[in-house]
Formats: sequence, structure tokens, C-alpha cells
Amino acid sequence: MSRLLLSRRRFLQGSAGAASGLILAGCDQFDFLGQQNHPARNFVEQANVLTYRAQRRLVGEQTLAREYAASEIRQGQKPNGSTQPTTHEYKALQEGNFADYRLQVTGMVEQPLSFSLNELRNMPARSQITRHDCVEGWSCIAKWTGTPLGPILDAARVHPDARFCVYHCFDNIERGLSGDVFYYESSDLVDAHHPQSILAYGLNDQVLPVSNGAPVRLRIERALGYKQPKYLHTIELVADLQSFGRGNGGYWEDYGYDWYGGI
Ligand SMILES: Nc1nc2c(c(=O)[nH]1)N[C@H]1C(S)=C(S)[C@@H](COP(=O)(O)O)O[C@H]1N2
Ligand SMILES: [Mo]
Repeated sequence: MSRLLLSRRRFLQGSAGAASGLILAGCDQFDFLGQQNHPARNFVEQANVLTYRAQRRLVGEQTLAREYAASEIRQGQKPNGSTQPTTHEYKALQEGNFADYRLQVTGMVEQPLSFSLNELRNMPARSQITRHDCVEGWSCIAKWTGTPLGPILDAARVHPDARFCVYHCFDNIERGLSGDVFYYESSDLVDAHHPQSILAYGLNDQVLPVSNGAPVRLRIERALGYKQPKYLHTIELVADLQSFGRGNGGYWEDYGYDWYGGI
């Protein structure tokens, strides 16, 4: 039995390595992943499941991401992806300095909640200096300040059948004839309750700039850059991810990126 477990673990480790190597290879190589039944896509999807299980097993549920010293912050956080949402809704909020912003907690909760930016700023705060790793091949060490997500979910009383948080964003990252496509992300409830998962409104001791996701962006510190949704407006508790986007749990996941995206 123990030998069986060991060899299974080795297998999982090997698969996790292979999968993240593939993911780190860059965006351009993922074009084929738009095709639903391409063999490579199926391989990546199987690898995603293995990566998730292997990481959960090897990393443990609440292990902290490494935190750094202030002296290790060498430059500002490089803005990437959307840097200025263009919808009327967002621009109106931005012009009002986000005084009318509300963060909504909806879906499979007993108590839907909504918070203004001031309410979030007055909740227990946590700061952490962490390294953000983008799959495009750069990283930045930055100090993030915000309020932990876990207690907010507890206050909303998550339904026992809920399994994921879907994070809805203001930015229309694609604008096409068939309508806007908005950035979204998701995590399981373990990552949502992780002590370093914060709704960040501060960056390097300043108000979070628009280019980095103002007024609020989520930090999930053990995950890659695309799992850090900016311009967050709604956290929806759900039992499955199929009805969002193309059903893979996130904007970039819909183009073939790993859903768990652990580092
Ligand atoms: N809403 C939204 N969130 C997003 C993105 C985006 O385009 N829109 N890009 C993602 C990617 S790929 C990265 S690397 C980081 C970039 O965050 P930054 O601009 O603060 O560096 O945000 C992630 N979250
Ligand atoms: Mo990224």
C-alpha cells in the first residue's frame, strides 16, 4: 500500500512539473487550445486536474506564500493586461473617486452582502510583501494591503453546496461585434479562505492605482498573475463553473491556461 502511494505521488509530481512547464511556455503556443477536441487540449485539461490534486497534496491547504522584506521591492508593480476599463459604468465610478463603488457578495449565500470602499478600508487589514509571477515571464515584488476575504465569506454564510467563488471584473478585456467579454476568475473555497487572500485596495503604501485594478483587486498569493483579478465588483458563490465564460473558470483558462495556476 505504501509503495503504491509513493509511486502515485511520484507520478503526480512528474505530471505537475510537466504541466507547469507547458503553461510557462507562453501565450502564443496556446492558440490550438481554442479547438475543443484537439488532443493537446485534452492533455492539458487532464494535466490541470493532476496539477490541482498534486499541489493540494504536496503544498498543504493553508501554507503561506513567501513574504519579502520592504528592501526587496525594487520597482513599481508592472501594470499588465487591462490597465483602464472603458465601460461607462467604470468610468463614472472612477470620476467619482469610487465613492459609489460597491463590492457584492452573491450567489449561494444565506446573506448576500455589499460593501463600499470605505467599509472595506475599515475592516481588519493585512499587508503582505509578495512576488507576483506572470506567465509572460516577469515578476514583481510588491506590498499589498487589503482585508482578508475569508471572514467576509463567513459573514455571508456560504451554502454547504457551494464549491467555488467566481470573481467578476469591470474590464471589458475584449470588445467585439457580439458584445463585450469581461475578465473573470474563480477559486475554490480553500484558496478563498487562505489567510493571504485579501481584497487589496493598497499597493506599496499608496491607494491602489487604476492600472493595477482600482478600487479593489484580489490577491491569491500562491497562484500565478492571471489568478489575481483586478477591477473586482462581484464575488459569486457557485457549485460549478460551467455557466461562466466558456466554462473553464476564468478568462485565460478559457484560452487554455491551467485553472489552479499554483506556484
Ligand atoms: N480584471 C483583470 N484582472 C487581471 C488581468 C486583466 O487583464 N484584467 N490580467 C491578469 C494578469 S495576466 C496579470 S499578470 C495581472 C497583472 O496585474 P498588475 O497589472 O497589477 O501587474 O493581473 C491579472 N488580473
Ligand atoms: Mo499575467
